[in-house]
Amino acid sequence: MPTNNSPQEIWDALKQAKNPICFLDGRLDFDSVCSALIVKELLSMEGVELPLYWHSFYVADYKKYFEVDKITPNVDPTQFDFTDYDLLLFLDCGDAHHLAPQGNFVIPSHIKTVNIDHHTGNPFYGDLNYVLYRGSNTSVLYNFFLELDLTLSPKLLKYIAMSLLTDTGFLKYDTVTSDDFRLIATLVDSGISIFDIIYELSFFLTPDAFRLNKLILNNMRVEKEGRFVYTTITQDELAKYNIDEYNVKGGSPSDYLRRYEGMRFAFSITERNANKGLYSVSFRSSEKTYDVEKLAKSLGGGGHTSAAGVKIVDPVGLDSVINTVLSAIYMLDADKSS
Ligand SMILES: [Mn+2]
Repeated sequence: MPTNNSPQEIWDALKQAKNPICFLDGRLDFDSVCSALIVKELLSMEGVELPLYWHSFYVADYKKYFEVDKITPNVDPTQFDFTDYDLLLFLDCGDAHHLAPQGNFVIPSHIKTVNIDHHTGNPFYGDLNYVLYRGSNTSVLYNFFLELDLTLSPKLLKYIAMSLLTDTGFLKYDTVTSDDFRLIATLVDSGISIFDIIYELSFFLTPDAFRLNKLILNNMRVEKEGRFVYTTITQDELAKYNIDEYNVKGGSPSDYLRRYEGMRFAFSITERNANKGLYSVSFRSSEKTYDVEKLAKSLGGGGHTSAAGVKIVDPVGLDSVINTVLSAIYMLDADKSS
C-alpha cells in the first residue's frame, strides 16, 4: 500500500487553496453526502468556502436527513470549467473517473487533487492521499479530524453514524473493521442512539417499495438447475402498479432476490427507456465466493465480486435481453450443477 500524506499536510493544502472545489462521487449515497457536508462545515469554521457539486438531482430521502441545499445539483463534472479552481477534493471515490457516473471523468491537468477514501482498490490517484480501509469514508474522516484535534459537533457525529451504518449494510459487510466497531462505541458514548438510526433507516419500507416487491416476486423465475433467480421490471409495469422508483429506498431488485436460500446468485433486468431499448441488469452473488463481476464483464459491464451490473441497449425488447443474459450465464457458467 502506498503511503498516506498526513492529515495536517492535507488540511493545510485545503486551507491554503485559493479556490477549492468538491464534486460528489457519481454514485451518490449517504457516505458521499455526509463526507462532503462534514469537510465543508469544518473548513468553513477555518474561514474557507468549499463549494459542493453533484451531477444529478436528489431523491427525497436525502432532503429528509441532510442539508442538501449546500450541494449544487445537476452539474456535470465532465462539462464543468475548472479554470478558476486550484484544488479538487475527492471524497469516497475509489476511482477518479467515477466522479462522472459514466466513469469518464478526467482530472484537469492544472488542478491539485486531494483523495480521501476507504475503497480497497483506490490507486492513490491524488497529489495528496489519505486512504484507510474502513467501513465508510466518514470513518476515515473521523480518524483524520481526530489527528488534527478538531472537534465534531453532535450533528456531524450523527452523520458519521448514519453513513457508517448504511455503507456497511448495518455493520453486516466484510468491509467492517475493528476500528469501525470502536467508532460505533465512541459514538454511543457521545450520545448518538445507534438503535434510533437503525430503526429509522432499516425498519420500514415505503408503500412504493411494497408494490415493487410484489412485482419483483410476480415476475420472479427460479432456475433450479443453475441455482440462480431473476426478475424483470418494465416501465409499463411501474406505471400500471403506480410505483415511483425514487420512493423506493435501497438497492436494486437483485438485492432482494439474492436472499433466496440455496441459490448461487441473483440478477434483475430493469427497463430504463422503452423507446431507446435501454435496460440495466444488476447481479448479486448469494454464495460468498460466487463472482458475479465476471458475468457482468462478459456482457461489457463491471463492478465488484459480489455486486456488478451492465447497461444493455436492445431495440428488440425484453425477451431478447433475457436471452442475451441467460446465454452469457450458460456460456461462462459451464459448471451449472456445482
Ligand atoms: Mn463509501
